[in-house]
Amino acid sequence: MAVTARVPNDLEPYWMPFTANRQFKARPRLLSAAKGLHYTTTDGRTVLDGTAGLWCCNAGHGHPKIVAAIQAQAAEMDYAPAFQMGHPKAFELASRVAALAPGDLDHVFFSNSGSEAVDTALKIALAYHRARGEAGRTRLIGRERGYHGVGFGGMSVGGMANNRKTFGPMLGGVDHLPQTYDRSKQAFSRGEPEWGAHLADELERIVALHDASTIAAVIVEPVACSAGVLIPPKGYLKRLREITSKHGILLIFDEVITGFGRLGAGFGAEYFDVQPDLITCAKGLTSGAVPMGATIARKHIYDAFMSGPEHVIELFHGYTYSGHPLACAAALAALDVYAEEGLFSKVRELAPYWAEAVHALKGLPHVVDLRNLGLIAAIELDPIAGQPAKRAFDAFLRAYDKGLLVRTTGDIIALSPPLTITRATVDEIFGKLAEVLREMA
Ligand code: PXG
Repeated sequence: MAVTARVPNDLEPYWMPFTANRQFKARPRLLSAAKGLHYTTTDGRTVLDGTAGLWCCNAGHGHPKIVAAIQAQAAEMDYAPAFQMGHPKAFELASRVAALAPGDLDHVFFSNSGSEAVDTALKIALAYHRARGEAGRTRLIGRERGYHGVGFGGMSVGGMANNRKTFGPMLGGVDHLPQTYDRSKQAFSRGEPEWGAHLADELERIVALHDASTIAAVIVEPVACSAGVLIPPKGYLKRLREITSKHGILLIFDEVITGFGRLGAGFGAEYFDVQPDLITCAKGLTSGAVPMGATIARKHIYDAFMSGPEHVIELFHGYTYSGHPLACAAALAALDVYAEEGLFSKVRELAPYWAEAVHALKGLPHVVDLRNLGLIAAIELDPIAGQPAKRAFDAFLRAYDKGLLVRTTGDIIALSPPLTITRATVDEIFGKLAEVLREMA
């Protein structure tokens, strides 16, 4: 067999995730360092991070406290078995996360990503009903345009066609609520749109079709971010809570993005004043510094499992790296930084300024909608006829050339900077974006 020698900087072997591989490898964009609000590229340019990495580096990059915590933990203990053994930081972190989560969301199951946190939540929901003698509750309800990661569970309840269409029939017994965005009713809304709370009532239609006794859980993102920042209509999430409670259906908030300050609160549940039964989170939990996911369950859910003989494992689920020491150390440090630097309240203070800056783009070429909440924004562009997603991708490339990192999905530009951003950097982001949009006229 011929062995092809590979040079160390050959770009071919790395099959990149959610990336146009051939286009990227023809014109790579490589980052080599990060500090605070900025990346450095391999060719020595500085790039302002308008996306907190991928919505995750909430404390900014390379925060000295988080770096030191990871370094110390790596030297002290690299790994401890996650099954039938423990280590103190995992317990400490679970307590801290439970304290941050509202109400009696008191029990925390660790994983390594948002996708795993979601699959864990879906499995807990099914097992919970079974433990209570309602084993017939197996249906899972997601939402169109939802994103819950790429595991088979999260993909099945997710609602983005490109993420689903190539992977076969997925989980059975899944249904979807309608998505909540209608530009004709909501365009240029500031914060939560007035129109659309009634779309939660579609759950009643789904319940009438399948019968409540077959439905385990409804999962939604409080703000649907990956599909293009779809802000929930005023009152929508409360209505979803009322209907799920009425029918004994668990409500799961997927807070992989909305958790840890993105909206100016610990969780979206607190921001919207709606108590879900389960929360999934990841990303900002460690400020993106070490992979980690978590699923937070209300007391009655955990309690439902704690019966039977004490030596028997209550939930046959978990990961080798559940509660990994490095991730726990990073998360504990990140939570300290969020608290010590008052980052969640800083987001609340900055949000109106951010909203003004977002909506000042109105009237620029191709802008068909602007959306904002907390430190999240979307700029929706008119697609080029016959070439969907091209206009926003062009904007992404132009912004990158000007030293600004943004995200795009379809023809939507999404922004989610580190929570440590200042007014001056908000101005810089939107100044650069305005230039890009004018150039693309
Ligand atoms: N749920 C939600 C709500 C997410 O946003 C996941 C689950 C999956 O997390 P992992 O850690 O398995 O990737 C996510 C991830 C983007 C973008 O630019 C969004 C995510 C990931 C990467 C890019 O919209 N969200």
